[in-house]
Order: sequence, then C-alpha cells, then structure tokens
Amino acid sequence: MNFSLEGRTYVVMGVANKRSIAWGIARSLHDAGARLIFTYANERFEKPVRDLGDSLEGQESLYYECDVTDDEAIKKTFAEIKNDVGTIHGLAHCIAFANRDELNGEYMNVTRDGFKLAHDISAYSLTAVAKEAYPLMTEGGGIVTLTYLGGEKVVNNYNVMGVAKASLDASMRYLANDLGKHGIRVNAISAGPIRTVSAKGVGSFNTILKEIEERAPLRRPVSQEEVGDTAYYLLSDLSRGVTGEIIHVDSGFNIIG
Ligand code: N5H
Repeated sequence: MNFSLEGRTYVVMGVANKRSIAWGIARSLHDAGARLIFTYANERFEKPVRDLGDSLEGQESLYYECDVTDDEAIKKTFAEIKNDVGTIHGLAHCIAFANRDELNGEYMNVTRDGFKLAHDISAYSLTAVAKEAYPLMTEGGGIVTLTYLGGEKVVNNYNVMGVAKASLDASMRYLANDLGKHGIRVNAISAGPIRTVSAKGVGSFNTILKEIEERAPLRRPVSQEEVGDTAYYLLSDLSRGVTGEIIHVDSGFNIIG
C-alpha cells in the first residue's frame, strides 16, 4: 500500500492566514506529495491565500474564489476546477461563521437570522460543496471537515456554533452514507482549541486553553500540524476503512468528565 499523495489533487477551503487549521492541513498534504487547490471566500482573502500557497516549495497551487453561501458560485468553482485539473482526490472543508456578538453570554439570545447564518455557512456549506465536488472524485476520494466539542457538549460561549457543529456532524454522517458507494469517505476532525482567526477576540479563549493544560490527558494544547497530519491520514489510504467518523485531535480532552 502506498501512502504517498503523489499524483493526487486536494482542494483546501478556508485558509485565512498562517495560523489557520486549513493551512496546517495544506502543509501536511503538501509534505505527503499532493497537488493543492485553494479556495477563498472573496477578494479580501485572495492575496494572503496566494502568498501562503506560493510559499510551498515545488508546488504549483491553483486558486479559486468560492462563496459557499451561493450555490451558483460553488457550481462555477467546481466546473472551473473540473475544466482545469479534471479529477480530484479529496477536499478539506475548514469553513465556519457566526456573528461575533452571538458567541457570548446565553445561547437563548441567538436571533433567527444569526441562527440561519451560522448554519448556512458552518453546516449547509459542507453538503453544498460535497454535491459539486464528488463528481470530480472519479477515482474515489475523501472529504474532511472541522468540528468542535461544543457540538457534542455544552461549551460556554460557543452557543449557536455548537448547534451548527451538531448539524455539521450529522451532515457528515449522512454524506458518508450517500457517498460511500462511490468510494468516497467523509469524516470530521474535532480539534482542540487553537489560536486561529476564529478564536480572535474570544474573551474565554485563555481560560479554555488553561483548562486544557491542566486537565487534558496530554496536558498541552494541540497544533495546526497535529490536526494537519490527522487530515492527511483521513485523506490517504491509511484510513481506507474509516468513514462517518469524528476523530478528536484534542490532547484527549473530550474523554474527561
Ligand atoms: C468556546 C469557544 C470560544 C467562543 C466561541 C468561538 C467561536 C468561534 C467560531 C466562529 C466560526 C468564529 C467567527 O465566526 C468569528 C466571526 O464572527 C468574526 N471573524 C471574522 O469574520 C474573520 C475575519 C473570519 C476570517 O473568520 C471566520 N470564521 O469567518 C471556542 C474556542 C475555544 C474554539 C474555537 C475558536 C472553535 C471554532 O469553531 O473555531
């Protein structure tokens, strides 16, 4: 069995900057020999994503804009990818959004619009993207998404994002069932807290990190690289019997009561 990703092409969605988990995933896939395609939400992220992608040695990355709230935009992106590269072997979905002022205080205060927005971008987008991406996975493939413990248990302040992650987790399982017959596996990584742009401005972040250092079995936070290597495992043939699974890359924190 060959676990190199040489000759394979993967789409990475959701790089914002060098701290992004998506960037950790991109580097692990690159190190394993994969060709990379990056998508970014709008022109604001184009330059940072291109600069990062172009810094990978020996990689001729491709870049596409893809606004996941727009079905026509998703269709167009994957039609362009099909036209430019043909077959892809997998995709990493690293996209989420909720209104900042609803990631605080009581969950109950979420608005109907805020609930819809968080679910649209953080949960529905996986399904919308999978639907357009799977026809390009003509040799089988893998889809990986990023989830968080707050979708399984109540985590203070995670609020509507927790409800959206629960929906994302269930979507991942239904997609795994739909796509298994095409040789496509769908899994999620539940990462421990990492200081990314998502975590920026979150008041409780330091308290949460401290709790990881005190109570998680490994007594330390996890890194983008550790999540990246698990994505590599899930997108390679190493995990060929695994689908519909959530793997916690969280120093074991989720097992502690
Ligand atoms: C329990 C916690 C801390 C409290 C909750 C944080 C939730 C963060 C996730 C969402 C996705 C962050 C978010 O949407 C921020 C936006 O309102 C504002 N930011 C932006 O618009 C920037 C510019 C763009 C690039 O960011 C996004 N997301 O589009 C959870 C933490 C311990 C762990 C954590 C941080 C989890 C997670 O889901 O990211």
